[in-house]
Amino acid sequence: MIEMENVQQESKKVIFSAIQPSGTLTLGNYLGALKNWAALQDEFNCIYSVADLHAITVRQEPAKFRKQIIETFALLLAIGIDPQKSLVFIQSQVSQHAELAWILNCNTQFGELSRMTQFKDKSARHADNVNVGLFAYPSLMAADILLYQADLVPVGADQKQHLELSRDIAIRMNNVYGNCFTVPEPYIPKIGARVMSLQDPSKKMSKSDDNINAYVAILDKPEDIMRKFKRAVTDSEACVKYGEGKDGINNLMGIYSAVTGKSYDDIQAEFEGKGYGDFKTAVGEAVVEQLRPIRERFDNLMKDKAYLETIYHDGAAKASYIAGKTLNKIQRKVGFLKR
Ligand code: ATP
Ligand code: LTN
Repeated sequence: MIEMENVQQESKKVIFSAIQPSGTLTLGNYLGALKNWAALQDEFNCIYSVADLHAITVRQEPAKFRKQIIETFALLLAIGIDPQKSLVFIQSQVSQHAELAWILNCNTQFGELSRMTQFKDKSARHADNVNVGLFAYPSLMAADILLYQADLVPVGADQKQHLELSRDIAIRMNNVYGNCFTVPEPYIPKIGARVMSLQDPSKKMSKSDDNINAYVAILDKPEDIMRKFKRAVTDSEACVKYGEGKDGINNLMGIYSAVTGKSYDDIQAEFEGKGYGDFKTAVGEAVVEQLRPIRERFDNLMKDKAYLETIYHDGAAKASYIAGKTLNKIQRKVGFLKR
């Protein structure tokens, strides 16, 4: 058990990241983000959150949403996030996030939020529900990061604009009120892969794809994973080699490399003279073996709700202690009375 004071005093750099519990997490989420989260735990003071406040910016069905939140939390533990090493919690259980977000909203310009490409995309896709939360999403994300005085934030390309805005807000608050926040930097991990759709390798693998054969879910059964890889779109060359115009094979090589640690040259040598059938089977099997222990741990965790509850309550208490310190400081700086 990490002591509260130790959480604060560690000299390691602070990493903060979060993931929305908005559906089935995919192999793309795993290889592109979550696998790195687990790998960073020894070198950094890591803080990870299930961003359920962010998820309600699009309509969620309450019973299903509750299940997704707990499943996403269990999945973080199943992929190897260790609550003894890292702080892991559910965002809505730490009220300071919403409180700081309000103060940040009052220090963020309408024009800045209007320029966010994710807002433009999502408001076009959910035209019947362009709510204020969807608009203010980036200032809540800034609150997440700034509450923990994070030094580094691992994010994919899609979140870089939001992180830029978090930095702008931090710098602005530091200038107006003096020494409020650490200005966070993006963290580009050493390992990491951009996983493309198995059906259309020109676009990224996404859990919101209508075609379930386009993505592999982290919790997919082995037979489903094998089927999806066997059906993966390739080309007519029948040569396992990285190259232009070979998006499908490039993607499968990227996945195989990320999962096995083999270089592209090794992979090419391994499949010299073999057909795509053999290669797809090998990629499928490697993915199955990588995901198998995760699914087993996940199943065990989901059977032990009491354990999960202890971990997220404990995480929320520790997060709230750290976040509370920052929030109190900012409330004083803004001029609010001491509670
Ligand atoms: P959606 O399909 O609804 O757009 P998503 O699958 O892209 O969602 P996010 O919740 O936006 O998932 O992303 C969570 C994290 O996973 C981000 O850091 C993102 O960069 C990463 N990620 C998502 N998809 C991929 C992918 N195909 N390859 C690599 N990283 C990915
Ligand atoms: N918006 C992010 C999830 C997220 C996040 C954060 C990421 C919420 N708060 C703070 C990094 C830091 C997403 O949808 N991927």
